[in-house]
Amino acid sequence: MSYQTILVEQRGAVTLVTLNRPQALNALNSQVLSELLEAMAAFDKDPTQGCAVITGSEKAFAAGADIKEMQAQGFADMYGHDFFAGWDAFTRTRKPVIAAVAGYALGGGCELAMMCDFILAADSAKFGQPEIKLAVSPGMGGSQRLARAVGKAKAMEMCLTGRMIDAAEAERAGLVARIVPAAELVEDAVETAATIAGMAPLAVLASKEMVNAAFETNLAQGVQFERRLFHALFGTADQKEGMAAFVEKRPGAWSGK
Ligand code: CO8
Repeated sequence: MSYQTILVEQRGAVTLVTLNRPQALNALNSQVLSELLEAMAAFDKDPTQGCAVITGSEKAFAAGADIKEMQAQGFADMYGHDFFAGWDAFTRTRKPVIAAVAGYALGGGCELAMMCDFILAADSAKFGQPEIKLAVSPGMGGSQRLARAVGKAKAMEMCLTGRMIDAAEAERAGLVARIVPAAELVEDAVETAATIAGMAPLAVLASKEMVNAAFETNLAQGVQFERRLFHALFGTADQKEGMAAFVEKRPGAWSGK
């Protein structure tokens, strides 16, 4: 498959997607959305692939939704076409997706990073929701996901002032899983993704689903959902293999069944 705004490469069981609109600091336009959705659907369907990494350039993960594409749109265009609702499909990717962020992750860029399952940040990363400065607001889930990730006070301050936070502040606030030296970001992310891709596939899907349930349910429902999925994993061949491999002191060989 050939794309114009992204590069897609398979490294073993890891799909590495690089946003590639350097002239616009990887601003997310409709073409990036449709290409990314196509790449993620192909990744999700491919039994040889276990985890994806989405990254940008050294300067920008993505500097937001494409302001030039939105500039002339009116309410009827935006509401009538439910502009950017397509991004919801991205979050339905069943296999894990890691955001590897260097440089700017602003507006829609920060929102895309937060749609991934976790963020690895280069020490150069900067996160922000600066839409208020354009007289608009987050529109790809940023107000909701940021508030859940960093709490009301910081999310509110960031959305109301447009202030950017650096990698250290983002890590302290719980927005990113880990900070990595910029030069090692992509390799580290691919290695982390390979670790995940090396786990039993059904346990990976179930683990992602249950952590996500924490944001959609109350505690009792979430705990119940986790327990049922945990029980279900005892119906898999890989559970037998995983526990036998532990007892026999050897690595597990997964069938994905
Ligand atoms: N959209 C379009 N083009 C952009 C964007 C963008 N978001 N960001 C940068 N560019 C372009 C610039 O216009 C410039 O192009 P040109 O060379 O043709 O003038 C090129 O990229 C390089 O940018 P700069 O010269 O500005 O680079 P600097 O290093 O001076 O500055 C910044 C880097 C600080 C990142 C600066 O580019 C900037 O502030 N960018 C905009 C950040 C922003 O406001 N992002 C939020 C956008 S709105 C948004 O994301 C809404 C999401 C929800 C939408 C959902 C709708 C339903």
